[in-house]
Amino acid sequence: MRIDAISIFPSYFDVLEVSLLGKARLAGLIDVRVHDLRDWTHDRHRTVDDTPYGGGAGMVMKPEPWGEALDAIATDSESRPVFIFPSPAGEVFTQAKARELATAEHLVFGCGRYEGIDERVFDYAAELGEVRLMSIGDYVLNGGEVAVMAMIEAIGRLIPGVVGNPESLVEESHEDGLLEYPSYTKPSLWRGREVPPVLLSGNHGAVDTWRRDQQVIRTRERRPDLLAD
Ligand code: JDH
Repeated sequence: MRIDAISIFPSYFDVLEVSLLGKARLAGLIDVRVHDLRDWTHDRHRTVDDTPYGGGAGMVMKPEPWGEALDAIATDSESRPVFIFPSPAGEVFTQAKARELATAEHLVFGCGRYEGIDERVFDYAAELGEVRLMSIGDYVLNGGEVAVMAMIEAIGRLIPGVVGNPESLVEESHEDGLLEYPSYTKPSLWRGREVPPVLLSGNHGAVDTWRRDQQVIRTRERRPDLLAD
């Protein structure tokens, strides 16, 4: 998979080198290219923002540098890319959408800042590929970079050969819509706290039942919305 990220703060993506995805990158499974949007400006101050038409607070990202950036990356692509623009007004990015996007050949992430990007950029990008506006959740960030890091990590670990332990993905793929059960490791007694004895019993049936019960209890407690249906 090829991934491009366009940002005015490209150094946000430096840690991709050392994360889980660093190995996938070395193995040639993911080709990540980070671009500074200001490389597609032409004025002395490398301007990427301007005041909003219609008035209001803050600044909006100008369309021209985005148009040149998208053209350059699409021209350099072997397929029609999927353009993902993180946005507080986007569809919610879920595990199901991460799975869908993990099958794409080429993802291009456009990281906005300020109050966001001139709307015409999304219309234009739709002439070059598929366009998705996506939100990572109902809270407000200052820009798209942190959202894109989260999406790259979620998508990247689903690409075959990326995760070290394939069994952990098999377990996840059941996607039963419940929270996970609690995990424990040695020592069996730590600071006065015991590991639940069933986990030391060697009774695998009892372990499975206990874990499923814990999933339901925690889901009811913390995420009753998941149990609605
Ligand atoms: C991309 C810029 C900052 C903040 C709201 C302001 C009307 C618009 N889950 C998520 N939360 N936030 C983002 C995200 C935030 C972004 C950008 C993603 C680009 N920002 C920003 C607040 C608003 N808006 C103007 N008012 C007139 C309300 C942009 C995100 C994701 N993914």
